[in-house]
Amino acid sequence: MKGPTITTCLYLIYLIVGQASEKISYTGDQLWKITNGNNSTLNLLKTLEQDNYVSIWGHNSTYIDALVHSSALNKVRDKLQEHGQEFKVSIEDVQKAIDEENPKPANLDGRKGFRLTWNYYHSLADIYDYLYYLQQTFPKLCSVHNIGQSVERRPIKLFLISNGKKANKAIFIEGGINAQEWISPAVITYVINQFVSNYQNETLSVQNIDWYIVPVLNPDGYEYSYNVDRLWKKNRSKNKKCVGVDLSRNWGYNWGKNGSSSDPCSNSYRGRRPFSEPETAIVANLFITHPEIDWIGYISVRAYGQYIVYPWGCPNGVLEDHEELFRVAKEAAVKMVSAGGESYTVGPAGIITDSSSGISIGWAKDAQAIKYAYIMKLRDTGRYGYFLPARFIKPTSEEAVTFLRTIAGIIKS
Ligand SMILES: *C1O[C@H](CO)[C@@H](O)[C@H](O)[C@H]1NC(C)=O
Ligand SMILES: *[C@@H]1O[C@H](CO)[C@@H](O)[C@H](O)[C@H]1NC(C)=O
Ligand SMILES: *[C@@H]1O[C@H](CO)[C@@H](O)[C@H](O)[C@H]1NC(C)=O
Ligand SMILES: *[C@@H]1O[C@H](CO)[C@@H](O)[C@H](O)[C@H]1NC(C)=O
Ligand SMILES: *[C@@H]1O[C@H](CO)[C@@H](O)[C@H](O)[C@H]1NC(C)=O
Ligand SMILES: *[C@@H]1O[C@H](CO)[C@@H](O)[C@H](O)[C@H]1NC(C)=O
Repeated sequence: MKGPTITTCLYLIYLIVGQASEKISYTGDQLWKITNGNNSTLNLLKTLEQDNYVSIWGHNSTYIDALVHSSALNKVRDKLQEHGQEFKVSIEDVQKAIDEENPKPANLDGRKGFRLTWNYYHSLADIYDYLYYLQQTFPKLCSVHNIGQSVERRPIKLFLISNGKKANKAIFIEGGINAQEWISPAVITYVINQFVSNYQNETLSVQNIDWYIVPVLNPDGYEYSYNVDRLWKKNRSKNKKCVGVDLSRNWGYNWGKNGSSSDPCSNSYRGRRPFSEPETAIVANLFITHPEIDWIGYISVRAYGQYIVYPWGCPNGVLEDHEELFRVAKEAAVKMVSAGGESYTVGPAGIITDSSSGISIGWAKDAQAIKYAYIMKLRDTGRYGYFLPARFIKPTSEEAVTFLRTIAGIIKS
């Protein structure tokens, strides 16, 4: 009798979880790091990207990381060699890296209280359950709020940590904007855990800030990446041709410029207009409808590359207070290294990474006049890229905690 029961059970689970969509496989795809490139190398890669042979994951003036599709390995190798361009293979088989990234802990299902472990990338349900667990356990210190709904009607949750003091300034933290950056929600829940369950031991400056935290701004994309396509980035918005808008390019400052795309099929598709997407509009609305909140910081937690960047940099001009933004980020970066962490590159977004078009921190700084606006791009520098193995969640999170404590420390209430 056992056999058929198990089979039926598995089938039901398949129906519920899989909803008949098969996981997308990346067998044979590779991640390459192209070094000693120049501008013509980047243009070459962009052409190869348009032809769907590669997808560019990140670059600065010293390297380009590109995912090369299995069917195009020879073609891309030839093109680079023709160009006299060096590269090395960072990931031999992308599917293998995906399979090895997130081993499920043995004791997970038996855990009491909550399931989050920070040894494992968890589902959206686990993350949301944990927020409610904290609200129940520390009701005087934190609360969970629904601030809106994604396109597929998943709630977007805001977690507020506050000791209720009137003089507190506020910092907003935005996570999970790009779905494939799993490390972002993982690190943010770690930060939440640190600030709430170790509250008594936290620095006074951390205690006297109101922390407004959205761990997963793109819940539809996260679920889709978790269950179907590991490399899904955009939201699940339906366009005529292709699904999804790149939420990290959909903000109302300097929208539509270089570094974003008007092609709905591009991974950097910026949307029809600024704030066309519910996920970004919901955040904008939170700021607009709460003018009484005394914002001092806006932090977007992203992956990857180990950067701390601020708005906005050439060619879009230099901030009057860029030296102050640099000084604070640099101080944090130095502290991270002396605590045994990795080194992060600090500078203006437009120069250090690519373009600063349509990004959240530009809008936070320009439209909301929020002093300390940063993107923290977490580990690593391209050894694993987006598939940072779960064993690195804790050390990466410690770097984020150091960064946030540093910012809190310089704010006088
Ligand atoms: C994202 O993009 C579409 C198209 O612009 C938008 O209409 C939709 O509400 C968004 N989708 C989700 C799932 O949030
Ligand atoms: C590409 O050109 C720009 C401006 O012309 C320059 O600032 C940048 O350093 C160049 N990048 C590389 C990789 O040579
Ligand atoms: C870029 O680098 C390649 C390979 O080193 C070289 O052949 C090419 O001339 C360079 N292009 C420019 C514009 O410097
Ligand atoms: C606070 O720190 C003390 C001393 O390091 C430690 O014994 C205690 O467990 C900590 N409390 C919490 C809630 O972590
Ligand atoms: C932006 O893109 C246009 C067209 O592709 C190009 O001509 C221009 O130089 C770019 N501007 C910057 C600042 O990169
Ligand atoms: C480029 O990134 C590497 C790490 O991947 C870093 O060491 C280097 O300083 C960065 N260069 C610039 C100019 O940002």
